[in-house]
Amino acid sequence: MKMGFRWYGDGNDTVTLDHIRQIPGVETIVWSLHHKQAGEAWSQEEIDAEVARITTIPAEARERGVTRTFDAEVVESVNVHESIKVGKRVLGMDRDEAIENYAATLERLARAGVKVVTYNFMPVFDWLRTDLWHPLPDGSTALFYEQAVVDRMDPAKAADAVLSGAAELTLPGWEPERMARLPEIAAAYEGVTHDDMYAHYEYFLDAVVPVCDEFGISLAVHPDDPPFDVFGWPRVVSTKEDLARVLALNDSPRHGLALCLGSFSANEGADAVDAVVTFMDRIHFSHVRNIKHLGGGDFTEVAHRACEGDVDTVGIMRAYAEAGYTGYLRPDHGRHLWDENTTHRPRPGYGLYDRALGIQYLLGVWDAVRAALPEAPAAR
Ligand code: DNO
Ligand code: MN
Repeated sequence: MKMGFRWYGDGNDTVTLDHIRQIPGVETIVWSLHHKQAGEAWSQEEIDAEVARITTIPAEARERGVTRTFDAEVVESVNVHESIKVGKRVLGMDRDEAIENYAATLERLARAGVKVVTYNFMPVFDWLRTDLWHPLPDGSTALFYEQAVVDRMDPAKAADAVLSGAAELTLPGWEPERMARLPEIAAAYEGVTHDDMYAHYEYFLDAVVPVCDEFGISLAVHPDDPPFDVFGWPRVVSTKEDLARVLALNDSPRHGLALCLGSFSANEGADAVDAVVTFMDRIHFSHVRNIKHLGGGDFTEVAHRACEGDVDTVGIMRAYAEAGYTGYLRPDHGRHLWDENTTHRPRPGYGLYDRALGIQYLLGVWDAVRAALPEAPAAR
């Protein structure tokens, strides 16, 4: 297993590479070119520059004796253009053009040494929460989802609020440029069924998976978050059955999962450990985090420790250890702690402290369960 940490890039994240360097166990920086729009091809120059930024120790740090390096083997995400998901021209782009750009990006990332590219296949928006700074009993704050708020929410009105500056919405996919075109995107989804989405997904995979096979890079789909339809748009990567159906769309091992156990577990009764065991040979990357169900589909994110919530993070790490998992893994969202609630605000869910604590917990469990295996492998 290789431990990763998601980083939004210089000047685009309150967390720095120097901070991450001091978290024991992190080997891989999970990165992206966040200024790129879905559908745009990434240039080799921009990719190489970002990889160099991540993998090179700045001279100033070297002079202080810093020797610890990272690799840049995981990208999260290269976003899929809406035309690919709806299977027709939208936002001024045909799906074949978007697919061509996606394939070119994959080839260039492979040339730069990237091994895994994460993406999602959610209609319109990425992950959704109704409160980004929900107070927890310990005084920290966390991401929070309340179904009644979503039921009351009209995305068109939310778009107006974002555009007028009245909304404090910093969710991915809710950027003003995108919200301005929401009516066009929503219209493109009219009549698109779950089955249509799978058919469009297969068309996409047929085109890009051969590129992955040729250049030695893997695609890893992140489950829907939350794992059920929102605003009436069809989500197709939500449940265990969905994951099996998605994987069956293309048999190449290069088509696999970024199995986010926090997202997957938001459906009450979803068995995260069973998902790990079932899909093990197609898991390239995994997000391990904890949530607590509050009934009626509501949930709050909590600390990574198993007993803090409803996700069996110990069972998950044990399942990975028993299978000899060699893929990438990262903590996912964390709570916002200490001065993250007062003097500075990180990106919601992506502060430094709780993710660092989460990593130490996950690695502690990992080391313990591995040491208890019948043939204890060397620590790593
Ligand atoms: C949430 C993340 C997701 C994920 C994308 C993958 O924090 O896990 O935003 O990066 O859905 O494309
Ligand atoms: Mn995730």
